[in-house]
Amino acid sequence: GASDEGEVLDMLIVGAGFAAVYLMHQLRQRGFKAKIVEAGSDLGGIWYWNRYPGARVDSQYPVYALSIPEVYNDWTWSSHYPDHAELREYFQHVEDRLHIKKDCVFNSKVVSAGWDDSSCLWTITCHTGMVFKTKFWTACTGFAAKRYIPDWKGIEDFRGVIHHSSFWPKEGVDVRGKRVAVIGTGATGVQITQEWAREIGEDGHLEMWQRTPNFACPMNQQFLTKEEQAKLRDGLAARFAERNNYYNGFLYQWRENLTFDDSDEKRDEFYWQLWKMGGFRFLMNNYYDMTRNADANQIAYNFWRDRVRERVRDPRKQELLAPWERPHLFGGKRLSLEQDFYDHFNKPNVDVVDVRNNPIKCFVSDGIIQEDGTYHKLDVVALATGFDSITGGLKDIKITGVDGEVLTDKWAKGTWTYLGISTARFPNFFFTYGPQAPTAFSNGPSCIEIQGDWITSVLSDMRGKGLKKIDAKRKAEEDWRALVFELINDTPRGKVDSWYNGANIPGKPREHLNYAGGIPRYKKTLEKVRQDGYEGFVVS
Ligand code: NA7
Repeated sequence: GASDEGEVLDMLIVGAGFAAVYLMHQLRQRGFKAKIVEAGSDLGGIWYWNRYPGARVDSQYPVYALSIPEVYNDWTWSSHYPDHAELREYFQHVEDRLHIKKDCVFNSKVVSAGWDDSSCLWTITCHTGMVFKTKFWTACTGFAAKRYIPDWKGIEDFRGVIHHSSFWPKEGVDVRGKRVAVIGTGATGVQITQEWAREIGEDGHLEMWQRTPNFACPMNQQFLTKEEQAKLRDGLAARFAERNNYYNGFLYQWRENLTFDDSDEKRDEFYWQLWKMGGFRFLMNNYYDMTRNADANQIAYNFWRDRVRERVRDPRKQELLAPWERPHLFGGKRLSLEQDFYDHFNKPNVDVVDVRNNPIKCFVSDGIIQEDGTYHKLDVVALATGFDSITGGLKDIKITGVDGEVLTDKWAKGTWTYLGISTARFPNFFFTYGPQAPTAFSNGPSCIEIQGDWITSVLSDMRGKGLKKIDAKRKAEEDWRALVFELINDTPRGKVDSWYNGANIPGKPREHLNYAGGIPRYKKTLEKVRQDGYEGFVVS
């Protein structure tokens, strides 16, 4: 095995995506002994699993990357928004430069982690039976490690091809000329639909099964040459650093002026400008009050609605995809970026099925039946039904802390963390891109690098002082939870049901799972806690 008998690690990292690679790199530089355990068979994290048709990152070049010079100095992207295959190539490049894999154990799912207070060590066990002893461990499991499939009646009877987006066959699925359905209209459903609408050809038939419309905005994809990127390279270090000055960790921020300060004409001009630049700008670069004032939000919605309705000719499809009445606050749910997604609905063989008013009753061997009895004959189904997000991956591991307390019990009615990185009575255990951190409200690499730096500092500081145990105080996590709830109160994301707040999973506690204070404030808070001698923790 990778862990020699009796060998004690400084850090065991679970998962092998961006967060794990970054943390491993930082720890190695300080001389710590760390290993990565990963369920998949390669680096990449979510990009190892995300092979569904059309999978593409929605964070614009250059911020969705590691700020490690050895990695970015000789890497070039093909476009502003690269696809999943390119992200896997990127991780191959990361491996070529950083040699992460020599400390990785693949094809191993961590099933349990137990703390021993007398030795101050964790015992981490994999499904293979492999066991690690480690002083610290970090779950770099991200927010989408646990897929969600509704328990529809008869789903196991379906004889066609059916896959969840996160478990797509490596060899792909041939849909040319087939009858296909995409269930779900989150970021994933929009991307699959856009791609399949092309792939099915003229003889195929595609149905997008929609419960809630996605307020998708134009991506404005741009291709980049090697020469263009060579010119930009000198500026990259500064741009990576700059990510930390922006609320979302992207390089765009809301405008300080307000929606109704501008005349209708001027506002329209500004909206068009954002629209044409594309990306998340219409959400993140908009007037300050767009996400804070319901009337301002309505005006933005109207602009979005009118742009979509201009593109979709059929009135029924139009009303489903971009309803005249705003169904919920703009920006409340995660919006997607699209290229020709809406245009495809002008084809006679691309349709949208309304499962809000007419839900799925059951699957049968060759299709799906809706509540009112409508039968849809299908060859292929893509389940874009999302994830038990943010907490699901952590709860999948049986984590036992002080006095035998189990994390799933502690979090049964809600989630308590300190700083979105630790939880009381589970000493020397950290998590990145998880609950009550900027996670889903941020550009992934921005968030995980801040967390990775901080965790590395904790280990260094403790080593320097000969300390063995760090544990968050209950009071500190009570206060953190209250702050997380307070910060999101006035924003659409705090008001609309979604996976941001657990509402997508039946029975899951509905609570705010992301820190809405923004990247700069989060970073400052972590730094201050460190400067103040780890306030809110007991270090011994
Ligand atoms: P999401 O955003 O959770 O989307 C899941 C979709 O599946 C969403 O449209 C749901 O409708 C739909 N859904 C879930 N259950 C049902 C049932 N029972 N019937 C009909 N439709 C259903 O997951 P994604 O994979 O798209 O995205 C996850 C994140 O990964 C994404 O935001 C990126 O940050 C990366 P609903 O909206 O709840 O009405």
